[in-house]
Amino acid sequence: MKINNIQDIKRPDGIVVFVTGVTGQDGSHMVDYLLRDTNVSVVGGARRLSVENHINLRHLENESRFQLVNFDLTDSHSIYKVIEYVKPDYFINFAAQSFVASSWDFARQTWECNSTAVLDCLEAIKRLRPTCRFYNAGSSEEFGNVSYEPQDENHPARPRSPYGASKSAARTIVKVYRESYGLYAVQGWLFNHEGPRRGEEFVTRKIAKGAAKIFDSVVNQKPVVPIELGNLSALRDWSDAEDMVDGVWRMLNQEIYNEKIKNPYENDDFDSENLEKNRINWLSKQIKDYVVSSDEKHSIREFVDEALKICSIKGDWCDKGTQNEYLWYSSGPNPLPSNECKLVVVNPKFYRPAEVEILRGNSSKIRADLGWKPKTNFSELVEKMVESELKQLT
Ligand code: F7E
Repeated sequence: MKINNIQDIKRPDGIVVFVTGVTGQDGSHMVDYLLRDTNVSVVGGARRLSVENHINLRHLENESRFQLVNFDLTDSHSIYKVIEYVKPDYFINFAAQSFVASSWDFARQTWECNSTAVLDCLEAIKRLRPTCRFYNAGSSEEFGNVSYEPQDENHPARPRSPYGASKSAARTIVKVYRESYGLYAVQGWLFNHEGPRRGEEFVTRKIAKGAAKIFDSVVNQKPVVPIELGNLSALRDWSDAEDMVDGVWRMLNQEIYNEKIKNPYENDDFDSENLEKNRINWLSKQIKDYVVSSDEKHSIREFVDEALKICSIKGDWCDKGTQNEYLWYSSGPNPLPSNECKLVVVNPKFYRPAEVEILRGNSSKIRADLGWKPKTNFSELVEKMVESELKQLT
């Protein structure tokens, strides 16, 4: 897909949304949502790489309301140039170092991308386009070593990883800019969200892919390669990424979805830049950060069981809770030789230096205030991911 330099972009007429991280799962779903459900134009930011990673954007090749620009969140000039040339009305930041496990190995890079760069975005918006609404991708990882369950908006920040700490710092600075300068700047707490576009290193995609391969091996009598995983007991609150981006858009337009927010500037003429600034300033005092989640928790084991069920395979967990734990093939499309019956094994290299054991959200506030609710449940999500992997086998 053609990637433009920022200065060569022609700003479209009407409302323009700038989305960072568009080659990734959330960014690409956000773009699809905006093009499908709104009439805004979208400019997507992605780093130019020598080997293109535009697989999640291929379907947008001929989309006239979408343009792709060469953008790097960790280069503040890049941020200033986007605000200057694109003049966005919304800036949605999904670019991040988002893999928690890597955040111990690349703590500084994680911090620069997830915290410092967010400060740069806020400062650029404050200086050049204070009416631009800003969303930063917040995370349930901020809750970390949780003190109660389910976690709501009042749960304290107790991060357990450099990633969680970086998202928590970003939340603080977003709030400071909102309260100091009257920016419309929000950061939801998104619990885990998945789908076929998820990166292959994340546990759900790894399991979906592994289950599809096991199915292929069982059916076609090829050697079974077990899925190697880390902490099988961790509990997560998984949603469909497509549902989450709807929550993000609602958070960015709270006065539209929440009738309790009564706008005193409603009948004024918004052509004037000053009036728009006053309106945003007033709104910034009404808006909130929200938890977005399915409100259910499932273990990694349950995800594996559900994924294999879609492939008509059943297994028994043995030596549960130990480093030698494994999943033993009990039934499926064909019998297996006993030296190939291990479907899942534990590999301690996938353990983290500090683990977040339980995450389960309480999303009652966003459901009540903004009318958000998920369309896809846990089983449907697993099915969608495994089906997508099975299709890729053929
Ligand atoms: O791990 C356990 C692992 O890497 C989930 C990101 O979107 O959600 C995501 O972060 C759980 C952890 O996601 C393996 O220890 C076991 O307990 O899929 P994950 P995450 O770390 O929860 C939050 C909300 C974000 O904000 C992040 O950006 O699964 N686990 N065995 C494993 N995890 C991985 N990756 N690989 C394994 O083999």
